Amino acid sequence: MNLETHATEGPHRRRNALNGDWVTVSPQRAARPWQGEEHPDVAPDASAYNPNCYLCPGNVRVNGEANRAYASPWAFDNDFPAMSVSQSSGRDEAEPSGPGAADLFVSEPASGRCRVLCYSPDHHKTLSVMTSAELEAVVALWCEEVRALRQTHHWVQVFENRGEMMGCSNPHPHGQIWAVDYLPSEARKEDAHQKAWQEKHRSVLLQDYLAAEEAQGERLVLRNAHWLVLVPYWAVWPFETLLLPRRHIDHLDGLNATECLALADTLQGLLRAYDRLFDTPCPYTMGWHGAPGATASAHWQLHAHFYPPLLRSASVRKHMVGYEMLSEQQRDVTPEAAAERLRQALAVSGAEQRI
Ligand code: H2U
Ligand code: ZN
Repeated sequence: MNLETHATEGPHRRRNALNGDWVTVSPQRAARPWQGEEHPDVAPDASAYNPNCYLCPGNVRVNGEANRAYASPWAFDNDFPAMSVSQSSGRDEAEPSGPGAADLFVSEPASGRCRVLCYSPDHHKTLSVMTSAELEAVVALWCEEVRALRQTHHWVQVFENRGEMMGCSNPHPHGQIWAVDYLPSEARKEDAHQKAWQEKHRSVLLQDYLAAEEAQGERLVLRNAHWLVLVPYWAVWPFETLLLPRRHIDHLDGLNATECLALADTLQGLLRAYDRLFDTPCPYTMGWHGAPGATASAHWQLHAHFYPPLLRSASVRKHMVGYEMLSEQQRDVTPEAAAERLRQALAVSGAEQRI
């Protein structure tokens, strides 16, 4: 199927039930010609060990510390953290003066802990080429880190930027965690919408959403006994997906052993489908959204977002500019057409599905 499918639909807007934002969908624009930027192919580094890599086992990092000679996934404190661990005094500014000044110049201290997660000792591996067993070890590290960090930090953001196109600084397979002592803007929106849903419907928003999507079927990408991947109805990025557990789980470390195993298979299927989509190691930003705080949440459902920027090929990406920056997010290819493309890519991806 090509990008023009579903082009018979006219322009419309869709509402994101999870964060309240709207997206404009313009299927007819998918046929437009492209003479803009094409991202040149970069030859992948095929060696398992790179003496100049600051994440390879045993190598010395920028701060002079040597990495452990790790053989399985390993995490360390980021040498260039975005937040300081202790509550700093924040911005030191003069007392604001003039009408409304106290509401115009508002700041607060930002503290937290930043971690770097090395997924594999092998420099050229990516999550998408790992075996399910190797992926299970990555899942176990995520769970272990979240379990520890959420005891002392309000919001634990596990994420990965893959590929130069997404600003990743090093091809060595790695992700990050920023665990912070406040609720960031996106988390605040998702929390408010999930809470409001529970008050109104007496149920969990993302569980109701999963059931509705499964009944409709057209946006599903992959499903098994424990997980479901779909292109959300309100997707902004062309091939954006949402990964959902079937059971109500508020935190990543609440997964049981079978769910972890099934998650490894699900990740492998999805990431291999992404790589097959344009026959290139697919760049993306992905991350987990678990409930804020250390206590149980009745309304928050654990989920992961995947945001690949690619639109038409390995070299043509979606740019969030113009109307998106000034008015509202917008997409051309419909979420339904994107889901069909991903299902086709998954079918030929060679992913192991044990569950
Ligand atoms: P990204 O490639 O996603 O930016 O992640 C790499 C992280 O590794 C980045 O946040 C950290 C950077 O601060 N880093 C170290 O902690 N030590 C180093 O020696 C180099 C980079
Ligand atoms: Zn390396």
